[in-house]
Amino acid sequence: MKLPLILIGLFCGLCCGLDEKRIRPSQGEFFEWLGSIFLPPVTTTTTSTPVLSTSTTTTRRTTKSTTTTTSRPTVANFPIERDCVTCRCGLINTLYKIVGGQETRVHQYPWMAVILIYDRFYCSGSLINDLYVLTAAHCVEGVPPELITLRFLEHNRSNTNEDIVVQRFVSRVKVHELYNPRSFDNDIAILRLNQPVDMEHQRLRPICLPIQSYSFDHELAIVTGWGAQKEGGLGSDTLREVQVEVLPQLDCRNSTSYKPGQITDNMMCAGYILQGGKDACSGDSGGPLQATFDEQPGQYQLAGIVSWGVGCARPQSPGVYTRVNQYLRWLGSNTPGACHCMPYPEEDY
Ligand code: 4AZ
Repeated sequence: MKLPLILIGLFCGLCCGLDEKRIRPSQGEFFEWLGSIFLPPVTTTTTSTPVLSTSTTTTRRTTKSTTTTTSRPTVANFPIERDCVTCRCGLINTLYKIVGGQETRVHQYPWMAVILIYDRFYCSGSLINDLYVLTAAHCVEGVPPELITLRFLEHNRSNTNEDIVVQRFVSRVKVHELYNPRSFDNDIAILRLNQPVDMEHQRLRPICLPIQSYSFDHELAIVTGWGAQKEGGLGSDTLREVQVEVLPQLDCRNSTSYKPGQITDNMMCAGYILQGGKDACSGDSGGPLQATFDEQPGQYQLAGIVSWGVGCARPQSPGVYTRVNQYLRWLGSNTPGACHCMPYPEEDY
């Protein structure tokens, strides 16, 4: 868990470039049909080539853009030349003062994103830099980006007068090429914002990407979401959190109600096998399972993404999460043009 490992993990993840292949699952046709009825036509052609050069305090990232035409009036083009501020990821806000958990403090987890589809709450996501949100593939598979709205700094979803809420639209949905909707293997997707968020002047902050190859076995991690507080229940108005223990892979494969083959290397389980009682539930999908660095409270890395499970908080059936550090290279090659925050202060690199 030390600095060189983090740096290797981050930079392996951020530096490679692969071609993308987009799979369009059948659910997409339904959403596209709805979109064709309710939304004006959208034509978008964008080519972005990020070029990075560094100065002492800021990082200038130049993005060459070709034609971008869109008839959605609220979708703005972000500036072609951007100055990246120096910032740290994963810090919770401590200034202000699920199943089996508790309500969080307001804006405690400043990377939490509410994902609305057709203005209806659907899933959660995590801000990972100033331009991309990470969520579960099963939340957005086949959904046209024009139908998705993201809201940050939301706490109580039923308060319509939270003027601090930051809203963005989505210009691109990237579902993992190998996502399997039957097994939930590779249940991960990236949403590109129509405009970057301001990480200098707002309380928003991205969560850190996880350390490469780290297992998280036996770590206590926190899952956050607006999902149901009991199996079969309704979603919560306010953001809630619950602490769960990450289970060693062999324990999840051999000592739970799941068959060994169901828990792939791209998944991790968290919860309490014998007693149950604490878990993510319906509506928490896509949200973060966050773990501290070196068990120091206050700074978090994205260990997992809420993916699936049998019921909620049942004994023998822990929550199953996408293992995010299996995707660091994929994340690097599919998040061009973003400004990143780092886990440690600049002078430590
Ligand atoms: C869901 O439907 C869901 N207990 C999320 C997590 C779990 C079950 C269901 C895990 O969003």
